[in-house]
Amino acid sequence: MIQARIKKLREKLLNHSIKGLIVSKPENIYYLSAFSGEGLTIITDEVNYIITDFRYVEQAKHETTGFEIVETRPGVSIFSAAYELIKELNLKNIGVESHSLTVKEYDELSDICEGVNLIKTEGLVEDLRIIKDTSEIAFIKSAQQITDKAFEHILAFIKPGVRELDLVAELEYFMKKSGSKNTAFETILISGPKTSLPHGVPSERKLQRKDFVTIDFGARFKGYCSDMTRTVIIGEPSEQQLSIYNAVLDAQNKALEAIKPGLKGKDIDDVARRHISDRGYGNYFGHGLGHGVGLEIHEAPRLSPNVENVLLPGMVVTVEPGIYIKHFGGVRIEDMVVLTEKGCENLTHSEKALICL
Ligand SMILES: [Mn+2]
Repeated sequence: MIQARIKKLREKLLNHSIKGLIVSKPENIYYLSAFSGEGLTIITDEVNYIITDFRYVEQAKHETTGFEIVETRPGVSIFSAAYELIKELNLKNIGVESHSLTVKEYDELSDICEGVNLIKTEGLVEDLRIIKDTSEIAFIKSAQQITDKAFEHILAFIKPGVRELDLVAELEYFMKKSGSKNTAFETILISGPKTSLPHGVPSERKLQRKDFVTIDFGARFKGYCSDMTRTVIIGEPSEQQLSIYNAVLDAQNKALEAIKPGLKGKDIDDVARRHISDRGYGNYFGHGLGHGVGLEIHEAPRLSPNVENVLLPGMVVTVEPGIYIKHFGGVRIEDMVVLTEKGCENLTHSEKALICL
């Protein structure tokens, strides 16, 4: 798999007349090498290097194949070590990831790299990452399996009087025990009127009867994220709560039915958005419908108004419409799917009919 990724990157570099690429973004380094420590990767048309320091040398040797590991000497910056290598390889130009380096890092690298033309690139590796290969899809599925299990687990703890933060602790503990490395992102678990905040922060608030409880969370497996949202209710829903919930659920189902290769990000967004507008909640769905998921929790492609990206088999995206009404509350339902030749495979298996606890 890694060899195929590097081969594709080399073709891209060749097309851009770039002799090599300094990869500095951790997710891209991991994608191209399986190295999970700190350092830089340099890919040229013939050789692959990892530059790292004493702390990670053994790890780099253990995690990678087909890479030469270069250890920086104490007191020598990693950019100086990179320059020594570039000189040795006699590269006249080399690409840098402009979206990953800070301004300070770029200035430092330019000062060091005398006589070498640094070419600012953007998204070369991300363009490869947008289509997941079979091993990546397997890891994302494993992450989602943990997430589904954790949702089932947490339901038993959701009751009046319990604090949001205690539920977060229980949820995350369970995911870690189930094989998740940390979490894919900071868990959102909010209740009552706070559910009108799409990315509200869990607090000491105690759950009450009639509360919506929105849980947006994910696991991480072999570096890959999962992302799921469910909204449940404590007790019986009011008419308005039910109306909002059903509008979101129906919008999501319509989008899931529509999604297939060849359509654009904006097309799928429009399916859900139109449905929510038709139900009278058009002003309360203020974010995009979904986003890609992989080594990063938010990556390309986006499902959003104005997004012209065409969907292709192997892309993994979320479908997460929501309705948020200030002082009242909100509902979001989020599944993660992988695009297939004809449609999509839903990787999320948790219940979506309104759960009343
Ligand atoms: Mn999401």
